Parts: sequence; structure tokens; C-alpha cells
Amino acid sequence: MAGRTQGPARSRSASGNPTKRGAAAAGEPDGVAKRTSSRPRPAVAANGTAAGRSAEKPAGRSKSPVRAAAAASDSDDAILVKYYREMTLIREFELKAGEMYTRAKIGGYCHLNLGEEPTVVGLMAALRPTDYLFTNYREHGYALSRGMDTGRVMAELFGRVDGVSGGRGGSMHLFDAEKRFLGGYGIVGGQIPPATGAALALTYRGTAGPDAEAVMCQMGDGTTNIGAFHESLNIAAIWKLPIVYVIINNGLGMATTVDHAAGEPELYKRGCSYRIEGKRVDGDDPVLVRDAAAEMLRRAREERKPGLLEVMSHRLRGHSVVDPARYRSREETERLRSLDPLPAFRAKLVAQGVMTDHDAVRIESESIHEVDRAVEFADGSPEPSPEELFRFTYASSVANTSTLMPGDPILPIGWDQEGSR
Ligand SMILES: Cc1ncc(C[n+]2csc(CCOP(=O)(O)OP(=O)(O)O)c2C)c(N)n1
Ligand SMILES: [Mg+2]
Repeated sequence: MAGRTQGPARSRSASGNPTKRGAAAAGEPDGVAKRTSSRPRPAVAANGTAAGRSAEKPAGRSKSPVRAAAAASDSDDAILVKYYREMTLIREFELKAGEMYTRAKIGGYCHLNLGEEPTVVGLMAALRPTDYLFTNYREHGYALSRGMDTGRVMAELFGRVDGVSGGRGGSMHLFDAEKRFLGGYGIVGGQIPPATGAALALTYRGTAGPDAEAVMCQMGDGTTNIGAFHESLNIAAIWKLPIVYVIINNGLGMATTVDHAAGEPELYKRGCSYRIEGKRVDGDDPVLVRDAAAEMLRRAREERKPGLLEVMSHRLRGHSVVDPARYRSREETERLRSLDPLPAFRAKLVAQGVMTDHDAVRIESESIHEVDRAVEFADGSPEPSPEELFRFTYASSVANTSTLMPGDPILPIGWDQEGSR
């Protein structure tokens, strides 16, 4: 990717794409320790412009009275611009993933983070590289924001060998042990027990304190009705596990609204049964999300108190790329369009003089370019070979022959199908 000059440190990847790191290399994630976000910002009107200012006259970067009033430091601004950059990359990636699905480059299931970009970026900004992350199947944005290579993430969607899971996982099963991103789960709630187990393991590996590792377990609103959610929260409470459960409340589990599905639709309150502190936060603001998540992670690592964070977000399209969302009325679709958090965040940063319109256009075109490069890389990557089908399976002590089908008798290495050596 060319020219992502204002991003965090980058390294060369297999795809030749520079990758960004989702969080600081060491210590606190950006902006968290310094509490930079708590400084006063000018009021922003609903249309994203600074109150009392004209949208046609965005503040100039150097002489903006708005910017002067906010007493913003360059580093604060750089962090916000970085968030916009990450949100834009996720947006462009997801739009392209949808397009590639219709071109049959991507098969299977494919769920997009469109509308959830600030939520994703805020959560990943709170996470340290040493923390562990478990997610559901709607996880492309998390992978990118966690610092996984754009080309290798796209290659996984394409099912190619250079994909982050060797092309064996696809869209729902992104994985990177080095980045401590442990999936990518397709079964609703499937990520919750292993994430809770990982938090238990951390209590054996180290003691509580500011440098302790913690686990973040992301899930959707619908997932809070799964039994494993309640069992895991109970265990996390009684065993005092360093884990933050994050509910992305996008209002829907497939086509079912939260109000129809949940006896307690204020989902953060569901922690009450287990005396787990819950909090609800606006998912359209990456800084609010980051700070709420960072505080819960702090308590998890220092006090071994599990937390439950509900982030109010939007699913701008259907449940997956093949869902036209006909259950939504025209008014609801229009309303959602007006709630798109990306143009709002862009307008807010321009109005505050944090970036210019020109900066924003450049960032957007760089993201488009990076995603185009990712598609090229994915397309050039080979399909996995059928001979490799049984690699990475548990059954490593039996014959790894590609001719065996599920249900065939499994024979020790060196034995043929007739049962003789
Ligand atoms: C155990 C299980 N039941 C049902 C499904 C089918 N399913 C896939 S996603 C989904 C809805 C989940 O909604 P939510 O938790 O709100 O996540 P979102 O898709 O909104 O991100 C369902 C029912 C599944 N994958 N696994
Ligand atoms: Mg949902």
C-alpha cells in the first residue's frame, strides 16, 4: 500500500503490503494512558459540523479557531486521523469483499463490518499486543485493525494458501497466533468458552497487575441468548478471570431485533446476575469505545474483575453478503443510511480542523489502493492442494491420505485399506 504515511509503524508482509500494528508495540495503546480524549472538544452538531459553523467552510488546519479552542495537540490529532484511516480501510475492504463475493472469488459465508468500523477501531485501540482476542464470524475489521496483513486477510477470504489461516478457514475463521487473534468462530457463542478458558490459563501463567495479560471476547447481541454466554460469565465471575466480554449491539441477530429476542434488552445489565459490571457505550465514537474498553481491561488485568461492555452500533447491510435485508422497511433503510458513522466522523474531524477535506480524500484513495493491492495478492495466491487436506488435523498419527473420506476406517500409517501392512 502506498502512502499510508500517517499510520503507525509498519512492517513488510508476505504480500509486499506494509502492515500496520493494531496497537502500540509495548505499554499502553495509543491515547489511553495519556487520557487524551478527555480534553474538551468543541460541540459538534448532528450533521457532524462544529456547532455554529458552516459545513461549507471547514476549519483550516493551521488557523482554525475551532482547533485553537480545543487546544488540541498534534499527537491527539494524529491519533484521530489514524482512526479515520483504519475505519476507511475497513470500509473499503468490506465493500470490496462484497463485490468479490458476487464475482465468486469468495465462497461460503461472508459477514461484513459495514457500520461497525468505529466500534472495531476503538476496541482494537484499547487492546495491547500481549492481550488475546476472540471474535465471532463478523471479524474482517478486527483482523485488519489488529495489524494482520490486508493481502493475507483477503487471501483467506479467497481460500488461498497465503491466507492467514492457510486458506482453510475462509471469512469466518481468521486466525493469527502471533497477533494473539485466536479466531474467528462461526458457531454463535462458540468463541465464549475458549475465550473464558484462555482467561483462566492467564491466571495460571501470571499474577494480576498493570502488566498482566487479558482477554477480550467479542460477540453479537443475539449471542447473549446462548447458554454458553451465561455459563461463561458465571465462571468468569466466581474464578475472577481477566476477561472483557464485548457485545456489539447492532440491533439484530440475523432478522430478529434485540427487543424480540432478549428478556432484558439492555444487554449490559445481563452481567448483574453474575455481579459483573456492565457498561453501554456509543459505538459511533472510537474514542469513547476505546476508553470504555481500556478501563474494563485495566480492571481485568489489575483487579481480575471481568467486565461486560455493550457497544451500540449499526449493521448497515444484511446479515451476510447474500442477505438483501428485505425485512427492513424503506424508512428503516433510509434511517440507517443517515446513521452511517464514517461520513459523520469524517465531517467531525474536518469541522474540528483535525484534518482537511483534502487529507480525507487522500486517506480514502490510499485505502482503495491498499485494498486493490490486497485483491491482486489474493488472486495471485494458489489454491490449497488436496494432498494437504489433512494437515493441521488432530489425526496426525493416522494415514493422511487424500483418498480417505469421512466415515472411512482410519488406519495407522503404513496400513492399507484391506488392513494389512
Ligand atoms: C449455535 C448457532 N445457532 C445459530 C446459528 C445461525 N446464526 C448465524 S449468525 C446468527 C445471528 C447472530 O446474531 P448476533 O449475535 O447479534 O451477531 P451479528 O450477526 O449481528 O454480528 C445466527 C442465528 C449459528 N451460526 N450458530
Ligand atoms: Mg447482532
